[in-house]
Amino acid sequence: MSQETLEFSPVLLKKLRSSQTITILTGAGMSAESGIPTFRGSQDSLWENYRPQDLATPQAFRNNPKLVWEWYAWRRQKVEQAGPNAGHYALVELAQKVPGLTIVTQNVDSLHQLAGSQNVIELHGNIRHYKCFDQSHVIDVLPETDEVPPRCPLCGSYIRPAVVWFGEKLPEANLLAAYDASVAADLFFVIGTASMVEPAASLARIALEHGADVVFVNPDPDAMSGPPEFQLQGGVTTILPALIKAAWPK
Ligand code: BV8
Repeated sequence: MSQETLEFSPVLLKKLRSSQTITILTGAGMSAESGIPTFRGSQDSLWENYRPQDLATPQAFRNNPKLVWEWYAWRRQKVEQAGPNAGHYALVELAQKVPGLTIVTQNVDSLHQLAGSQNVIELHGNIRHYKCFDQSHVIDVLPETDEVPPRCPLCGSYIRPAVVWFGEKLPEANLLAAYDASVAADLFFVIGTASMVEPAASLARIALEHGADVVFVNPDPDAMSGPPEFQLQGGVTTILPALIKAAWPK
């Protein structure tokens, strides 16, 4: 489907142009076209025997720190090979039209920031950053060692990725900022997420309850709800650039 043939509802385009505050929740689907596997899509053959939900937990790390460390090393390599896609850049362009734009991301890959987005709230941490398991000491440079995982130079506990695992609290300040941005939104986008992980999945309902319209971008119709004109079925690199172009024709 070429971008030119995409039709958007005049109601949506008017709402987009008139909104002062736009909040955008993104998930793994935002980075899928950058080559980063999604959580519930098919994982690379190396890891097809494992479910992410079974590896992204403190218990999995306690049980098998080497396995979890290597899973993250594999994912980090994918992230470092990836670059922002046309969907990420479309959101940078949208922020130039709507200064009151906030991105709340579940992603841990920094691709919004690398594309140039300024106001990004990371709910689930960042795979490029490290901390130690016992004391959460920030580890800026990994120690030179053959031990896998390496150990914290301050307390000797294993080093882990600085991401939020299932069963762990989200960073409080970031979560509060995400709630505030959802309450304040005139328009709330849910982009590239199956909306299955809490508390991120509840942000759209909070926005709706405070008067926002909610727009979905997803190739999977089952991941979307609400008025059909706000359910944009397709991938981020097809939908988002076309939506910006339709709302603000050059
Ligand atoms: C917590 C970081 C409490 C790690 C991740 C109710 C309230 C509170 C908690 C819970 C609750 N119910 C259940 C819980 C527990 C749990 C939870 O939600 N479990 C789920 C499985 C039911 N939540 C937690 O544990 C959270 N912690 O609440 O703590 C607490 C309080 C006090 C004390 C202690 C604890 C922590 C959750 C964070 C987990 N960490 N990531 C890592 O990355 O390794 S979550 C992980 O899932 C990723 O961040 C991912 O982004 C996120 C959500 O998944 P999606 O982004 O939606 O990705 P998915 O693959 O599922 O879907 C991709 C979508 O993209 C699809 O819809 C697809 O169609 C679409 N798509 C594909 N291609 C494209 C596309 N869209 C557009 N364009 C494309 N091209």
